[in-house]
Amino acid sequence: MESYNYFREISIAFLVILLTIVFFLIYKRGKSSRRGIILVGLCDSGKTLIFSQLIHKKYIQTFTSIKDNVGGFVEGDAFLKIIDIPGHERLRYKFFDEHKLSARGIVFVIDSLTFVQDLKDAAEFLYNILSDDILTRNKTNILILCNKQDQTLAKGSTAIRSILEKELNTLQMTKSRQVESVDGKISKKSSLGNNEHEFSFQNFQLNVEFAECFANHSKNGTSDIDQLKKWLLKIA
Ligand SMILES: Nc1nc2c(ncn2[C@@H]2O[C@H](COP(=O)(O)OP(=O)(O)OP(=O)(O)O)[C@@H](O)[C@H]2O)c(=O)[nH]1
Ligand SMILES: *[C@@H]1O[C@H](CO)[C@@H](O)[C@H](O)[C@H]1NC(C)=O
Ligand SMILES: *[C@@H]1O[C@H](CO)[C@@H](O)[C@H](O)[C@H]1NC(C)=O
Ligand SMILES: *[C@@H]1O[C@H](CO)[C@@H](O)[C@H](O)[C@H]1NC(C)=O
Ligand SMILES: [Mg+2]
Repeated sequence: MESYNYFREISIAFLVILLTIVFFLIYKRGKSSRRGIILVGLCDSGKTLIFSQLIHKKYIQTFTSIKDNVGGFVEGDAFLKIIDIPGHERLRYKFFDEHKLSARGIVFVIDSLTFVQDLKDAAEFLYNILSDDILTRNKTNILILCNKQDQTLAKGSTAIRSILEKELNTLQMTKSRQVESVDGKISKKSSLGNNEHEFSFQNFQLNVEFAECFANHSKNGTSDIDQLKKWLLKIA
């Protein structure tokens, strides 16, 4: 009789421990599913090379992406799930929509060398991201990463910031006018918030930061993605 009770106590203790482990794993999974960082940007801006430098810490020969790459970034006790998506205009929104629910942060990668030629396309893409409902509701952090700074003719992040600000302001005005002329009132959807004021990153509802990097090896064999890593550790 006594030994039977003893057995029962051990089974209960065992069950409690098992349940604790199961709950802990479910909790951890729930947390890690919201630790995504999405690399977005136009074709050839350098997303896949940055991904490789972050995850595999090495240079690779890249080709135009047609699918997403997912990898874990671990540093200290920080863990983030880095997601590199294709920049091709027929694929970018499909993959962005697929991953945006888990996004803790968005890194918008810019080719600082071809920035001026690609301005219209890049600003339109950025506009759609900044006005996304889910990101707005989740207060997702945004980093605008000015890549290819190893090139002497690359534009710096300060210049890129002010040019983008002007272009987004123009886009906001033309878009609100289009909506007005269709149904007579300004729709809240696809807007950068308050239309009455000029757009500025500083007064924007989401936290937008700028950084510079280069993912290619320069002549001395090093890449520089330190500002990106710093930002990742800050929001992790
Ligand atoms: N000089 C220089 N070249 C870079 C840098 N980053 C990327 N590149 C080059 O730019 C080209 C495009 O890089 P990818 O990483 O494939 O660009 P992507 O953004 O993934 O492009 P898609 O997959 O088409 O959207 C490659 O030839 C890279 O070697 C950089 O910092 N400096
Ligand atoms: C963003 O919000 C959605 C619901 O609106 C939620 O399911 C998701 O977990 C949130 N993501 C993050 C990263 O907080
Ligand atoms: C990237 O780095 C490699 C190695 O230093 C170099 O050969 C190549 O020309 C660089 N690419 C660009 C676009 O600068
Ligand atoms: C390598 O070159 C880059 C620029 O080309 C420079 O910023 C960096 O400090 C250099 N690193 C070393 C170790 O010389
Ligand atoms: Mg790619």
